[in-house]
Amino acid sequence: MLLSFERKYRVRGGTLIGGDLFDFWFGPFYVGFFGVVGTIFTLLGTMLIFYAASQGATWNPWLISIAPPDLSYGLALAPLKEGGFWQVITVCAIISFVCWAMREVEICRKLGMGYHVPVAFGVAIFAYVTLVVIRPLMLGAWGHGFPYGIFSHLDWVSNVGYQYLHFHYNPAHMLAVSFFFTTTLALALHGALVLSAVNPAKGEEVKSPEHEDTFFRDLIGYSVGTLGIHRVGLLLALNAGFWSAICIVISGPFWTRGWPEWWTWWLNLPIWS
Ligand code: UQ2
Repeated sequence: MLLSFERKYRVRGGTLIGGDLFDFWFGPFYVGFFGVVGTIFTLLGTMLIFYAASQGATWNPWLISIAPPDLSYGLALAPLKEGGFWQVITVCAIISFVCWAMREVEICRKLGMGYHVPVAFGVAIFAYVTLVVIRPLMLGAWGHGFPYGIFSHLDWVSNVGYQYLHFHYNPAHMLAVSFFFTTTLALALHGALVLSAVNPAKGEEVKSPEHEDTFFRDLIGYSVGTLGIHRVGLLLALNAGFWSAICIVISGPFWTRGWPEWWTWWLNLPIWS
């Protein structure tokens, strides 16, 4: 259902490609050039996943896996059943993700809003592209991408981790993990604070943002503010995705030994002698 006031915000224009041609809505959904292209590649990619799965050994959803080509194929195109499906599905996925982000940009432009949402989604796309394109390119083989399967991608993460002996010694991984945990802390604080303010005891009035500020000033002597907490949350979440991409892209292209060994620079500092 369309709320009556929403009609006012269904404005024409703001398109990047296609002018007025695709500037329409399908039910509640804005379409646009990127909606058309994105839909085509999403359907194509999804059909390819099901077809590739049908050529595999099982229909057990946990065990279905569509693997990248063998390392021996290097950066070449592989036969469909030898990793070619993975390659085509990866291309469909990236086009679909980027179209989704660009559709967000067009909607932002229509509404005269900032681009924070597409930028945030862009960091998630960057992390995925780092795994399946940038790092495999730097290592010289598509076979370094991860397999598309529920258990198989977990096995991949475990195997690649052990290849560097102890991935938790990777300094960028440490940053990524810390940002993920801090993101959950910030969201838990924020969600809890907002709910506590809008859920007063029976018969009492809903409390204002001033109460939220006062709670944290009383508790820790500081409040980042209602806008500030969203800036903190976005910063933490973007950093979680960004350092995840960095921690895997430096593993192999820039550091091939175990991550624990990386810390010898610290042990070798002249201040210890
Ligand atoms: C806050 C505020 C909010 C909030 C939260 C805080 C009124 C509704 C959660 C408190 C947040 C602080 C002090 C910063 C936390 C920082 C990290 C890195 C976790 O002050 O303003 O708005 O939701």
